[in-house]
Amino acid sequence: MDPVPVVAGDAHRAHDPPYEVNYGEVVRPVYERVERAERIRDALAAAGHPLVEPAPHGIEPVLAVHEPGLLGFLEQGWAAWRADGGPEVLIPDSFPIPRLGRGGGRDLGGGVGRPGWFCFDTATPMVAGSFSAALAAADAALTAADLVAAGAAAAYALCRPPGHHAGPGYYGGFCFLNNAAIAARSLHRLGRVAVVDVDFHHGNGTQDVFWEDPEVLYVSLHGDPAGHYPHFTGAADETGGGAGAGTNRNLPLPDGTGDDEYLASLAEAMAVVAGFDPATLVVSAGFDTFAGDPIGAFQVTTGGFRRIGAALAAAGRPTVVVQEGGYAVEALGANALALLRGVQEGG
Ligand code: SP5
Ligand code: ZN
Repeated sequence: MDPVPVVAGDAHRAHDPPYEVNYGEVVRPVYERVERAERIRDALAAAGHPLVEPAPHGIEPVLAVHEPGLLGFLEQGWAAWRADGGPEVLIPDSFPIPRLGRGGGRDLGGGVGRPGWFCFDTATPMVAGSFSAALAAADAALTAADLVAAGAAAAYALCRPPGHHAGPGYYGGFCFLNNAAIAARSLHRLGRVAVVDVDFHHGNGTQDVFWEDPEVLYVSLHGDPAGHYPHFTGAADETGGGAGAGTNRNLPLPDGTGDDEYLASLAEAMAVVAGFDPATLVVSAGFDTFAGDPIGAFQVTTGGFRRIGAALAAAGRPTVVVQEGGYAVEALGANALALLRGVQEGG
């Protein structure tokens, strides 16, 4: 396979929040930082991968996944929060959880109380430039999908901020728009799509988007949600609903999972993909399964990412690889390079 083209731009730099809140503690600097994308782009460019600028696709392909209410909030919510006296970093304070009671729970339409209607955690700070960066990440995923639709065997979208935790009407988990889901909906013009999620975390947003969709398979390998973010989704008994019953598969794995155990589970996932017989594949690629990751709890090595790439490409489907998490910044370049090497070898 030819060197995988890399879709990457500079617009992500506008999303540069100074801190986040993880389990009640202020974390500074944030895990999901500008340097992540710079490291990956530099390493891939130096290794000879062709760089492609993301092309603007407008809001329509984003609306194929997300509700207009969420997009309106992402576009205007930060300014409204500031106008109501909120600080430069928007982090919600109150969440309308279902058990809050009868009569409770409505979109307030404005004010400092509103963000909890759309955001489900405290770890996803929004700043003035977050929405423009998120739109550019979606454009990167859509541009990679276009390359594959035009005949490329594979394309890689260097999306930042990431996407797989964002659902139809909500954001969180460092994610604002679900880049992989947006790419998958775009690729559906070619037939059924399989999304394989190899980020350390369960992609609750992607699962939710495609829960009742029989045309898109979602398969995820991740740290057991009993002990890891996003906690409330990702169990093995979540298999889809309605017309999409059976087209969702979760493979939670124990802490300490290394290359061999991971590859064995991935083989199981790829057997499900083969049974679904998709026209194309979308990979939600996180490097937070890496042994040195500060958030993840697996022991995958750089060599392991090469094997993962080869196993994904062995499906023999045109493939869009979408960047998700991965926070061991000094290893991100080598890990992304290894994954794409594997994709090229296995395809
Ligand atoms: C895209 C993605 O990877 N999102 C992950 C969001 C995780 N948010 C919670 C982070 C909690 C960090 N806890 C650190 C514990 C270190 N031992
Ligand atoms: Zn992750």
